[in-house]
Amino acid sequence: MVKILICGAGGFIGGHLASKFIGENNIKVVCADIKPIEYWFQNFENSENHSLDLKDYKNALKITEGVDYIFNFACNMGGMGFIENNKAECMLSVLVNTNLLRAAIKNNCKKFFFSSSACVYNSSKQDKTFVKGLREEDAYPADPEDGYGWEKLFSERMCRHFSEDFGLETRVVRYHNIYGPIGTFDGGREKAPAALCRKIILAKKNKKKIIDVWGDGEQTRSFLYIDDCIKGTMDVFESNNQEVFNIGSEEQVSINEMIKIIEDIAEYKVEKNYQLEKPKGVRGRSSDNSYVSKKIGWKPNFTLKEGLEKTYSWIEQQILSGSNIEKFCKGNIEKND
Ligand code: GDC
Repeated sequence: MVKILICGAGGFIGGHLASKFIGENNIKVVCADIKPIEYWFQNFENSENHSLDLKDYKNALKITEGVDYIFNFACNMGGMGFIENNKAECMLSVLVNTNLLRAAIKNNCKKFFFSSSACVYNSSKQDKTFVKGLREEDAYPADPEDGYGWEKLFSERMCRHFSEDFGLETRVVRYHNIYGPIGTFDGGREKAPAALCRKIILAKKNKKKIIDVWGDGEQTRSFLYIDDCIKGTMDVFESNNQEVFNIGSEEQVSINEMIKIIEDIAEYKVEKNYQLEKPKGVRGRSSDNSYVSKKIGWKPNFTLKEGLEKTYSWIEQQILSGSNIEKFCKGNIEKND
């Protein structure tokens, strides 16, 4: 029997990974999240579920007892609207990863996974639209996204040194804007794919013509569908490679182009009200997957259109049914006190 701990299991990526493991033979799953269990995005029955704050070392020590593998997705995060306005909150997540690393050593855990982000990349490589895909080495010299990106870069580095100094096996990936069903779509933490699906769904429902778009819509990103993210996570976790890898898409689009794809899915056209004062982040960002493909053999399968069709349809169901809105859209539930 193998015991797996998933921290941040009440959230988007952690929730999808936990549901993959739960019910598998010979695996005992322990789920942890700071949110009260009724706010977890997915309901897990055949796992041990704990609502607790991993910024407290005692909790980290207790929850990792007897655990073989730790997956750490727990952090205070969100889309641009959240991370740009909550830098200190985002940086405090350093306590979670640090406590878990220390506890992993103390409790002789076998392997530790850390979810880093494309926000670690040097900002000077992202100052234009349709930039070259970011290669893993582009994180240095360090000039990451203020707040959230610094925390991720520092925590990556902690993993590296815990591995070098204490022999802990670590795996680290940099996710590039992961989206899909069973994630947040309103309330302040949502990212662009979910936010823009919601805005177009509501415009169509209410027969409105105009939606708000942050920035001028020309900024570019690549977005990775959740199923590709989970596959990439497992491929890196199971590999023998301790380097840091991109888990992202190479399909770079402008926000205006993504809106066009969503309009086609919705069969509804909108006009755009560009809000230039809203959080915009970097001007252009995309993943270069050549290194992860070469070393791990992973590459994404879903096109943006395929992923958005599934995401749109799930968000539409939530909005039209009116159920679960509180659970998926309660923006600031994890505020530090
Ligand atoms: O929020 P995000 O998806 O995060 O925003 C992408 C772009 O879409 C930004 O330029 C933003 O201004 C624009 N945008 C336009 N309208 C809207 O209604 C909207 N809502 C949102 N949220 N954005 C809109 C993210 C981080 C993550 C993470 C990834 C890694 O940054 O927020 O926490 O780690 O990056 O790639 P983004 O891509 O800037």
